[in-house]
Amino acid sequence: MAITFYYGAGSPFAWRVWLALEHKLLDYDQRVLSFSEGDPKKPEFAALNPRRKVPVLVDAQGPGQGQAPFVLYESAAILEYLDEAYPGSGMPLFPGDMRGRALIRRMVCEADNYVAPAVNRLLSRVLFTPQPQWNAEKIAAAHRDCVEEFDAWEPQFRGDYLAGPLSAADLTLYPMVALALRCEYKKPDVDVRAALPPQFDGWMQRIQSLPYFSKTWPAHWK
Ligand SMILES: N[C@@H](CCC(=O)N[C@@H](CS)C(=O)NCC(=O)O)C(=O)O
Repeated sequence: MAITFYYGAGSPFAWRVWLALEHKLLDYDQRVLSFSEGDPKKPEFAALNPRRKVPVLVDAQGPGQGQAPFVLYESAAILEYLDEAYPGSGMPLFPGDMRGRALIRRMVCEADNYVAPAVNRLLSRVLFTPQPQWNAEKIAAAHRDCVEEFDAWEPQFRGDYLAGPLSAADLTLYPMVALALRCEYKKPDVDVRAALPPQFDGWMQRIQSLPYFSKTWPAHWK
C-alpha cells in the first residue's frame, strides 16, 4: 500500500486525516497506536514524528515516486498534501477558487488555534480529571469558552457545509465538536449539545451520513 497512516483513536487530528483519506478515495494502510501503551513515545514512532504525536502519513508513492517514502506529520499539512498529491482522486478537500480555498485554510487555522484549545480545556477538566477532583467552576469556564467558540462558527456556514461544499474545514471542525460532545458521556450535565448553535445539528448529521463516516468513529466510543 502506498500510503501508511498512523492513527490514535479519539485524536481529533488523526480523525481529520482519516476522514480526508476516505473523502479522497485513497487506499491506505492504517497503523493504530495506543495512547495508553505509550506508543507515540516509542523510539520507532519518534523516528517518524519527533513531536511524538499522531497523525503521521507516510507516502511511498505519490508525486515523488521513486524517491524515499515521504513522511509528514501535522494534520493540517497532511490534508493540504493529500489534496495536491492526488488531485484526481475522490473529492477535493480545498474546493473552489483561490479565495474560496484561502477561506477554507483560514477556517482550518481558526479551528486549530481557537476551537482545539477550548475543547482541550473542557476535556482535560472532565474526561482526564478523576471525578472526585472535578472543579465545577473550572468546568463551567471551559464549557463557556467552548460555547463561545461554537457560536462564532454559526455565521460562517455558506450552505450545507462551512465553505459551501464539504471541505477540509468541515473535516477539521467536526472531530473537535464530537470530542466536546463526548464529555457528556462522562458528565451528562455538561450539556454541550444543548449549547450548540442550531445550524450544527443538521451539519453534524450530514457529516455523519457520509458513506465512509461510520468506519472512522473512534473504536472505544462504541
Ligand atoms: N498539531 C498536531 C496535533 C497532534 C496531537 O496533538 N496529537 C495527540 C493526540 S490528539 C497525540 O498524538 N499525543 C501523543 C500522546 O498523547 O502520547 C496535528 O494537527 O497533527
